[in-house]
Amino acid sequence: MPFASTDTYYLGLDLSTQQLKCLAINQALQIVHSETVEFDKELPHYESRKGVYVNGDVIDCPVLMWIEAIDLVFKKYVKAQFPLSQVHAISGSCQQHGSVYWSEEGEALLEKLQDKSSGSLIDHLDSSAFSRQTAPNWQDHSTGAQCKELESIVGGPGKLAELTGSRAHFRFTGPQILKVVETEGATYKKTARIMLVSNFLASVFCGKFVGLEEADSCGMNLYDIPSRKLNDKLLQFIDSKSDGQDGLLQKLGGEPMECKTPTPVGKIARYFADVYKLNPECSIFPMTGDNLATICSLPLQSNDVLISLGTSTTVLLVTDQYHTSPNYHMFTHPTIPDHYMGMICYCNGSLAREKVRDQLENDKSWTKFNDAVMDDSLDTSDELGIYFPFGEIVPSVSATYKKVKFDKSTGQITSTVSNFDNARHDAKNIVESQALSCRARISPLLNAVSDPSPKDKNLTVTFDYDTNVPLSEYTCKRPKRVFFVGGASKNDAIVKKFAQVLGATEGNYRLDTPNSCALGGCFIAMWSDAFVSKRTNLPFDQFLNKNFPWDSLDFVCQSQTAQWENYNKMLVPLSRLEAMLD
Ligand code: ADP
Ligand code: XUL
Repeated sequence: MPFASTDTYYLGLDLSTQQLKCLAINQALQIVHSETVEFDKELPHYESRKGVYVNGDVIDCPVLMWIEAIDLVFKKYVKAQFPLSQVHAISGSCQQHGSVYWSEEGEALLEKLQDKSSGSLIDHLDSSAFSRQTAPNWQDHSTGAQCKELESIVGGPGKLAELTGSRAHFRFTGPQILKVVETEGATYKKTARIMLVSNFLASVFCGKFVGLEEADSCGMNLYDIPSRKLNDKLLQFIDSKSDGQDGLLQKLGGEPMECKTPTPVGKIARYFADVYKLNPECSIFPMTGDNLATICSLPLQSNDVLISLGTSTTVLLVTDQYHTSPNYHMFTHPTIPDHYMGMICYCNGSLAREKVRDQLENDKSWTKFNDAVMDDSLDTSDELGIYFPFGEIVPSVSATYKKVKFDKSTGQITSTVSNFDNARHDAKNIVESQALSCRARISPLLNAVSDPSPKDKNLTVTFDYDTNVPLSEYTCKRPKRVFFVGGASKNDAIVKKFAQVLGATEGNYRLDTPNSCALGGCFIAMWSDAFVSKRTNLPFDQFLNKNFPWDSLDFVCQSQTAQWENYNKMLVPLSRLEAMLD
């Protein structure tokens, strides 16, 4: 593609597990260029497999590999004759939870990138810049003991979730840092600075230490979201385990940067201007975590929901409600002040549906499955099924199948059955129960669209840690818009059934996007630059809604109120059925 000399460009990096991508958009928010560096293939001397080193439960990534990848991706831009001098701003998306450990010498080596430069990044930032050569990866499973310690210090998983947005997880940065303190004391002592992958990448671009970005910091189990500061008790606990001089607060570079108004963390370091002819005035805006960047790749506003129907199902939503649960995650929103991102991950998604599909036909086609899902004459109205071939996170139960019949007027379960009439019932029931479970979990995070109905006040439901809540709290909540992505979003029947159950008030959309993380980075860079230079005074969500290339989205359907109301009646039996699981 020819690049116009009058265009301005914005770059979004995506430093993920297996690759570094760099996407460019122009001022019309069109994607104009993309380059990718695949770690295993293009940097084989690191001997990574799928971007990581696996040693039993320990999974981590070589930091220098990322540094080399940054050079490689820009070399590809130069080779494509992309006018890097016309890039006004850069932001990005990074794998969450990873931690980079800088040595005492690291800061001075990094700052050399601000001097007149040549050579490659690795000449400046070699192994001596880091006290630990690898960063723990989000797939690491080795911090069980540390998770228990952090939860018990604040009073259990529910309390840690209330404080930090999540209960303790193996991959979260707090348990990972605590493990380094406990098992690699000498390394920790030699560490001058600990960064998340997001502020590490921003620091390399700026040639100076950049502080933590707030939204990504919610993936640490250390950031107290209600009081908007790192939690003293948790930091002191970790400090009590180390015999070093500096406390963890100091090693983290102080409190995370909030997103009240967009603020550049610096200008591009001279190294990039000298070697790749980037404009020395190019601004670097805070990079964030990949899931957080994903919600910025779409015009999501409060009460909008993104459902990724991939191998597993992930729900991301934008909300002004801080409502926590040990079964899901809350993060602050990276660009909308006083808003949050909720993230709900289910294990049983596509693979569970595939098992039902395979009972209906053996050629891996979805035709019969879809016919059943959309067959209104197939009466499943007093049936409900749980189809968990894998252990589930929400609700937190072991692998199980359970099929029941219920009384439609009271919602009481009347019998457990070993099978419904035939597998067509299972096809309809699995999609309904998956969608219903999403609905039950997102409701507390949504704003009410009507007054709670008096007729639903006397019935109560229990979902996870929200116990005995009046049904009326669930039947007045509907999302504004739902956006579907991922492999199974191609399937009209599945998407339309989800749309019926969730009842979005302003429609359901689908998109096919291989670039969402990097694109979110581009949009953050573009809006931040426009805001700082006073070319817009619109908040991020309004800016994106106004300028978004809506033709890149496929409008699937409106949700029908009557159909949605029908599913109100199924929340009670779902709650009762879940109570029967172990
Ligand atoms: P991942 O989450 O691993 O990145 P994808 O987003 O590509 O993967 O989703 C893969 C899943 O999508 C598969 O497990 C498959 O069951 C499902 N899928 C793909 N096409 C269809 C379809 N037409 N109907 C239903 N499911 C589909
Ligand atoms: C989120 C998580 C993953 C990584 C992938 O909690 O661990 O989505 O961010 O890079």
